[in-house]
Amino acid sequence: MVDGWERGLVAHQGLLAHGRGEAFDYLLGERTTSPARRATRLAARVLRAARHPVISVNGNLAALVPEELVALAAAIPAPLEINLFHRSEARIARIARALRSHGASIVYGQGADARVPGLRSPRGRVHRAGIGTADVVLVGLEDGDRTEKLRRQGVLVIAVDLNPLSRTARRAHLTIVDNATRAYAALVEAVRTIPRRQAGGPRRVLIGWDNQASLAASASVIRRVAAGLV
Ligand code: PTJ
Repeated sequence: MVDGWERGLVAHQGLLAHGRGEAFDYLLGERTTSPARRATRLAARVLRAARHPVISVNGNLAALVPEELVALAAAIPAPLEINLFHRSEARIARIARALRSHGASIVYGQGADARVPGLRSPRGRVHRAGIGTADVVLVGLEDGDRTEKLRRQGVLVIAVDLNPLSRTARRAHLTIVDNATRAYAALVEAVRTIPRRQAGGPRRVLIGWDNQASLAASASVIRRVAAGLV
């Protein structure tokens, strides 16, 4: 993360956000839990069933998991879209260069030409060909607002967030409570095991999924770790 910050990929605030995440990772035992594994397997199926899935990238993800993002984009397949909260065109250009140096082909972000209705923050600026017309968006390290607004637009949101209590975690349709450094690699593996696009569309894949119950299961892992029982 410090390297990513020095290279101008990560916002100052991104370092603080990372610290918030690490605190939860300690409480999860710094490992992928069973609820996270189940959510990852389902997320892979949803992404494969989507008509137009998009992988959203911010500074932290570009610093932590660039190779995994590019591999995931190829495996689904799906475009990458750089969408920053602390938006600057210069940082978007640096992140795009970093992703392309890892082999990314479609990277949206520069010259956004659409808006997420009702979202006034810089994250509201999106690409028509990317998040603007997506049916499924995979987000990591979010602030919550965009997840809510995308949902309202009928977009299905998959979130990666170490904090099961965060607004993003609670508002997403499907939340993977795991460290991005483990979750994206696991998603790549899971997507590769699904031979072709799933019939029936992403919503059908999610029938029966109780995201709140999954979050509660992650919170209960935290309680057990905190109580020193595991
Ligand atoms: O690059 P930008 O400009 O888009 O900046 C984005 C940041 C990360 C600064 C911004 O989105 C932010 O401040 O996020 P928050 O509100 O701190 O939310 C980040 C969430 O991600 C928190 O719930 C953290 O617990 C969680 N988190 C932090 N590090 C990780 C993580 N989740 C998974 N893996 C991590 N490594």
